Amino acid sequence: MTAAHDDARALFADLTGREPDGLWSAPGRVNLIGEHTDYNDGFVLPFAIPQRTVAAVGLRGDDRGRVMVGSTFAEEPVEVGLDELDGLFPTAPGTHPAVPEWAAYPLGVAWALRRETAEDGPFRGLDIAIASDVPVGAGLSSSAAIEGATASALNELWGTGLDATTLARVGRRAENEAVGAPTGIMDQMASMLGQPDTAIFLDCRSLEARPVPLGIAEAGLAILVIDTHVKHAHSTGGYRERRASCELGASLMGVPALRDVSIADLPRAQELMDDVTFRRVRHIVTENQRVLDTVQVLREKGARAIGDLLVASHVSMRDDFEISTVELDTAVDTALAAGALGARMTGGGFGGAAIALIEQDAVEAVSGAVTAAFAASGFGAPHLFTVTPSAGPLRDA
Ligand code: GAF
Repeated sequence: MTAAHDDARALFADLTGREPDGLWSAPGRVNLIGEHTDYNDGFVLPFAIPQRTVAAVGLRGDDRGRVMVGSTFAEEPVEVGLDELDGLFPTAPGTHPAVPEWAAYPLGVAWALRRETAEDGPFRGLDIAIASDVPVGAGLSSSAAIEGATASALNELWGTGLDATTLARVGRRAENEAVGAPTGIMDQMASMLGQPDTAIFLDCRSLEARPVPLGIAEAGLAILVIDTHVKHAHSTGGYRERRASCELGASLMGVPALRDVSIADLPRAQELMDDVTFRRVRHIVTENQRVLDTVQVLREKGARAIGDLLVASHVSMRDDFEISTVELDTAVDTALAAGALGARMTGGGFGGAAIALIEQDAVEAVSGAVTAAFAASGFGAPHLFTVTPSAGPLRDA
């Protein structure tokens, strides 16, 4: 049990005056490689991290069919009738949810779970208290962790019996239609399917997921997360624009999604589209290939050999997809100069975190170099910590 477990339980008791029926948790994620490829029907290779979000949840004794959510990152809980959820969601694209944004995640899950199953199912009212040790806005999928913990709890308490992939789709629907962030499915699948020492090779078109052993620790290596503390949000701005460019690129190429464009097609793409759209397309097409190459290199040579692919992915995001920031570039460049085998920004970009693949005994040296480089550049101090691939959702109590 972690501090988040204690906090969720204590908040539940504060809000309701009783003990929860149980504690459910789900992890955040790091994406090893494969960025912005998910909503292009492509390939990704994320893994779940040890940081988790905990939902303390209890069914209500009354039969009023209401749901209350509270969270340690909000002052006031939010309470609505389950029957009111259809009036609250979906949120119109480009607008804000009708409830505070943090509450749209768990309430959106309740809404999407009801929509996924028989509308007139036995949905009893419940209370939910949420606490988390996944850093928020760091590109580590704190939102998918909330969705995963809530979906796992409701799936059990409501007896809906959905499998992990369906619960990931429920989480994504909450994110897209309740919160209003036009994301793909990677984060929810990474959180729901996490396994120790393993990354998840996911085909985002078929949703076929294959575990890929990483062997990071066995190789004497570590993955260092460098959270730049530059916050990002995917419901606004750049993420939506990148997605629109990809859709334009696919339509100009006459294919359903950029997954269907190969590296050999790039010269034709360059003739058909403006320079910016072409560079967005080139990132997706080459990134899909890098994911496939990374899976093959991991299998044939091991984690020590994937560094160049991570660096090539970062360069593509920096120059072609243009989603990096000066802080992320400084983190990557400094980690590489201090001896990292590979480094790249991870997640949606425009802020958030980078990862570096380093020797276990270089954690201090690389962390010190990055901290010093941030100070010298006048950036706020980064938050540095190592992560190991970890388990998906759990019922903890
Ligand atoms: C965010 C989104 F939520 C994911 O779906 C994915 O697109 C990612 O950015 C970029 O790879 O985490």
